[in-house]
Amino acid sequence: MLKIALSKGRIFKETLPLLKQAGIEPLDDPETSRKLILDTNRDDVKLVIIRASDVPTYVEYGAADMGVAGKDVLMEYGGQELYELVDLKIACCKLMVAGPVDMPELSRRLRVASKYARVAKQYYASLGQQVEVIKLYGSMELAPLVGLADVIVDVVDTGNTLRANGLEPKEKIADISSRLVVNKASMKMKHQVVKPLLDQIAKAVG
Ligand code: PRT
Ligand code: MG
Repeated sequence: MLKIALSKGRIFKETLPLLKQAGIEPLDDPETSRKLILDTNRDDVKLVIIRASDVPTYVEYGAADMGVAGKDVLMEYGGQELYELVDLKIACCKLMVAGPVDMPELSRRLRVASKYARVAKQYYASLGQQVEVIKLYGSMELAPLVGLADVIVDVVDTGNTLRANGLEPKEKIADISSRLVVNKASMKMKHQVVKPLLDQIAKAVG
C-alpha cells in the first residue's frame, strides 16, 4: 500500500492533473467528502488529506510514503529525514518580507510577525540583523495594521492581499513551488512502486 499526503485547496487541485497523468485518480473529492483517506482507482494507492504544514511530518515519520508540500513549508519544517525529489512547479509564489507602504525609521529592533518564524530568524541572521520574531498562525497581514509587528514574512502571489491592507512587498526571501517529498525508508522498501510513480510524475511536470 502506498499513501500519498496532500492538502486540500490549491495543492490538491494542482497535483490532481499530475497524478492523473501517472494513472492515479481519486474516487472522492476532498472538498466535498469528509473522508481523510481517499481511495483511488488503484487498489494499492490511497490519498491522505491533511493540513499543508503537516505534510512533512507525516512523510518523515512514514505515516505517508510520499507527499506534496510547498517549499515554504519544507523550509520552515527543516527536517533532514525526507527526500525532496521533484519540483512540481505548481502553487508557485514568493516568500517575502512585507510591510506598510510608509515605514517610519525605528529606534528599536524590527519586529517581524510570521508563521514562518524559523525562516524569518534564519533570514535576518543571514543579514546580520537583530530582530524580534513573533510567531503567528494566520492572517499575518493584520499584525502591522494593529501595531503587533513592523513587518511580516509571508508567501505572496498576486500581492492583492498585501495591497488591500496597505502593505507592499519589501524583500524577496525565496521563490516557492511545491515539491514531491518521499520517506527515506519507503524509497528503499517500496522502490518498485515508488520509482515508476516518481518517473511518471516528473515526466508529467515536463
Ligand atoms: O490554509 P492552511 O492553514 O490549512 O494551510 P496553508 O495556508 O499553508 O495552505 P494553502 O493550501 O493555502 O497553501 C498551500 C501552499 O500553496 C503554500 O504552502 C504555498 O507553498 C502555496 N501558495 C501559493 C500559497 C499562495 N500561493 C498564496 N497566495 N499559499 C498561500 N497563499 C496566501 C497568501 O499568504 C495570501 O494570504 O494566499 C493569500 C493571497 O495571496 P495573494 O498575494 O494572491 O493576494
Ligand atoms: Mg491557506
